[in-house]
Amino acid sequence: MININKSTKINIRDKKITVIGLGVSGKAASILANHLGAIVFASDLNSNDEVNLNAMELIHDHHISTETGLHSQKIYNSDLWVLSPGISIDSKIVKIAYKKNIPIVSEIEFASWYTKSPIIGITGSNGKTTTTHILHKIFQTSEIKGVMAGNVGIPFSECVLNEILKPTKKLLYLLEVSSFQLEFISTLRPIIAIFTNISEDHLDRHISMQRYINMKMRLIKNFKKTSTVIYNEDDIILKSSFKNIPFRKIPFSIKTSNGSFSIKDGLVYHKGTKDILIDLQDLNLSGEHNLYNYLAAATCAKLYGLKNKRINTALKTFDGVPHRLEYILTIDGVDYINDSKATNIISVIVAIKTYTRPLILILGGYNKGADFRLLLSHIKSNSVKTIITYGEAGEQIKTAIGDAVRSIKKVDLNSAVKTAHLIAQPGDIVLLSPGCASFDQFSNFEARGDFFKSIVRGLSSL
Ligand code: UMA
Ligand code: ADP
Repeated sequence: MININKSTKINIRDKKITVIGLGVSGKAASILANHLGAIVFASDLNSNDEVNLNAMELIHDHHISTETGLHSQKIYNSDLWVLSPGISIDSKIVKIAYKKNIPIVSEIEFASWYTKSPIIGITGSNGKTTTTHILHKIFQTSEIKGVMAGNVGIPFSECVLNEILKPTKKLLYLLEVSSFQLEFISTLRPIIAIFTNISEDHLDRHISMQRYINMKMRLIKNFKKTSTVIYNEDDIILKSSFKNIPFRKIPFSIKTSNGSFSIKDGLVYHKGTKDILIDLQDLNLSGEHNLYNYLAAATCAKLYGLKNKRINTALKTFDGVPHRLEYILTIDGVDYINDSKATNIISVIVAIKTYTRPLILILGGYNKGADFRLLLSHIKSNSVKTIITYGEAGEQIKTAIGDAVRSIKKVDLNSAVKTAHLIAQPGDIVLLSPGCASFDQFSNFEARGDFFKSIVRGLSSL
């Protein structure tokens, strides 16, 4: 068996490694382990098109053994398991592997063994991807090459293999980390950990809010005295979680001036100086929530020693990430906005708060355990005029909304968008901010957002 508690480069040559899951992380981890000389076996319970294509690629291009459509007993003949994030600590196969004393690590932990480049870890319930992209924009200088990895959609194993094949001292990993990926870390240690915020999410997997928070806190479990936490001080859970930690901590806030930057009269000032980082009017993304993302990234860049001018240029030219309050087009005076990545309640609330024009809000999909009654006060105090629900959670959401606002239930996203188009008046906004995961009708949130965009573009040509 392999000792997963060593923080040095672990030699896996000729070791038997089982990779569970053949999505993007499993595929990348298999290729990395194979490159490092391990005897890899990759297994996926399902046999959908993506899984089968990945399995074919592993077999044909890398001579890696795979199985799809089941987990056979072969998965337990192993010195180490590398787990994809989608597989929970509570799953049956994991419990059996534990009983057999097979060491288990998450894909990001595994990849981290084979790089010495510094890692900035970005976690939180919302804003991780946006903050990671802002950091990526900032950290492109002659001395530093920022590389995005992890939950942002690019497996860490893929990036680390690229580094092994083409080493460079300039690398700085901007690793977006989900709670799923933290379930099986042992030695992973970012030099800086950014916590954007914490609100209810993924309770279908983590069961309780406390378990979810504890999981997020694992990002700093291996911290040294020299490591730094950057956290949102306006978030009460984060504020109390970091009250007594023995590490350096730097807050960011739009309310206080305790952090590296403070906001006054629409200008962002560097702490204790008259130096202006940026005029808020020069930022392209709207919504208070995005201000937090900008501040989190700027605080990190400043700590890393970057000049205000570099940060300013990057912030000014950042245009956002698709599927996050993404403007698509205007048809007959109605704006259509794609916020498919809004998969929890808080992200829907920030979306509602971003707009002052009348909103037709589309909600629905697979509910991860959220209570949609939490939307009620925000629906009433903002400009939501109609809610259209759809998908597996459609009925449940409609019931939660009650008569707070006009609501219509549809079976799928296609009919929801067409209904929105029929009832929208010039000046309205049609907003897909579903508050649910996409898995009931789509393979992921990108597929859902792309589908929404294609229907909307189709409407414009009618
Ligand atoms: N599977 C098994 N056995 C099981 C359960 C699942 O074999 O018992 C298989 C499934 O059939 C599937 C594979 O495992 O084929 C699942 O892999 P995965 O869900 O881990 O998906 P990947 O394609 O590897 O993508 C993962 C992340 N997915 C999840 O966390 C669910 C991606 O985050 C991430 O971008 C990617 O790794 C690269 O690091 C997505 C996500 O939705 C975007 N994340 C959540 C979020 O942002 O809220 C946490
Ligand atoms: P994550 O990677 O954490 O899911 P994203 O940047 O992809 O975060 O954004 C996901 C959703 O949350 C989008 O709907 C977006 O508009 C919203 N959002 C982005 N930043 C924040 C924030 N700081 N607070 C609350 N919601 C946010």
